[in-house]
Amino acid sequence: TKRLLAALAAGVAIALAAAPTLPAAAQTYKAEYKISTVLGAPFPWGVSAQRWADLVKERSNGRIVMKVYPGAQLVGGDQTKEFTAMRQGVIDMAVGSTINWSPQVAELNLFALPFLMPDHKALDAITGGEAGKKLFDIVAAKDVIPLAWGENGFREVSNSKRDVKTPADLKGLKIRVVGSPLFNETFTALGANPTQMSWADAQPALSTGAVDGQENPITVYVAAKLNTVGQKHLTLWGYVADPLIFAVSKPVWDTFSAEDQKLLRETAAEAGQYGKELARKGITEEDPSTLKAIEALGVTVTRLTPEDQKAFQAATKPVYDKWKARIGVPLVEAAEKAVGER
Ligand code: X2X
Repeated sequence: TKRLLAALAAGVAIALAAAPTLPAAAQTYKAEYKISTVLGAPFPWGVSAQRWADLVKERSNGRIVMKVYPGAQLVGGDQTKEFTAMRQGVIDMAVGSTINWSPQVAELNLFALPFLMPDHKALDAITGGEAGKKLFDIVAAKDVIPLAWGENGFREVSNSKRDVKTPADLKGLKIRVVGSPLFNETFTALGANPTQMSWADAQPALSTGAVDGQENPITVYVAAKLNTVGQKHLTLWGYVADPLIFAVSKPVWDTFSAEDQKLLRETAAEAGQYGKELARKGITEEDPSTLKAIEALGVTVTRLTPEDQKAFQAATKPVYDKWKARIGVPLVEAAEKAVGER
């Protein structure tokens, strides 16, 4: 046995000596990395998260395996806890909404400032410019490494009661919202009756009529078939847009080799771009096919003109000003400048 032990010890010594020349990855990577999302496929959100996983698997020759866990299931359905779970390393990765992370990262409320962004170009000018970079720095300082922007989309308001063309039409409507108190304040300023709940709770609340309406991108309206839960009145008002962030928890990020970090970043950018395209498909002036399909379901689609928008903008101006200070004036000004110069 002594000889055996000596032989074993020698073997261990050789293995240890050889270790630094082996790729660290081979020893330390997890068998699976969990990507948290609120919406899975067929929502563009989940599709783009899956694209990220697929690209990484392919280009790492199967060394890095990522799996999408939709429905915010890694945080028991409570989507506003996702960021905290990532910081703690409980969630490895996420394709997350700025709305859901805004309770922990106040600056991410930027995108929820009512009527800051008139169009997709404005959104891109913010995410692709100085404000977007600042936001990524802020998120990174909180131990979540942001890699790329994706998209949930412009959030349009729907309800089961009536067409909405003026703020007065929203009066008294019970509207489901999520995220930070900014959403409550915006809908309160418009005379509505907002109530905060997760997406998981929103769907039964809509179908039982416990709430009258909600706000979500068109792709969500379609994939969740909100017309079947009484949401027959849809208003395109473009009041806020919801970008997504492809991110990795810092404790997890630090375990990847520099080469694999580069791979994760590049593939996130590609998947994010794909997600943006999916989120915008069929809802633009050039291609309104999705909107046409919604109308064909018997839904009234009300399009606000810039003139119509002014009344909503005026009603929510005090909320904008209050939250501009909370988010940080220099950051909001950088965003306003990007929008102005787009
Ligand atoms: O809950 C929502 O409304 C959703 C799915 O859009 C988000 O996660 C922000």
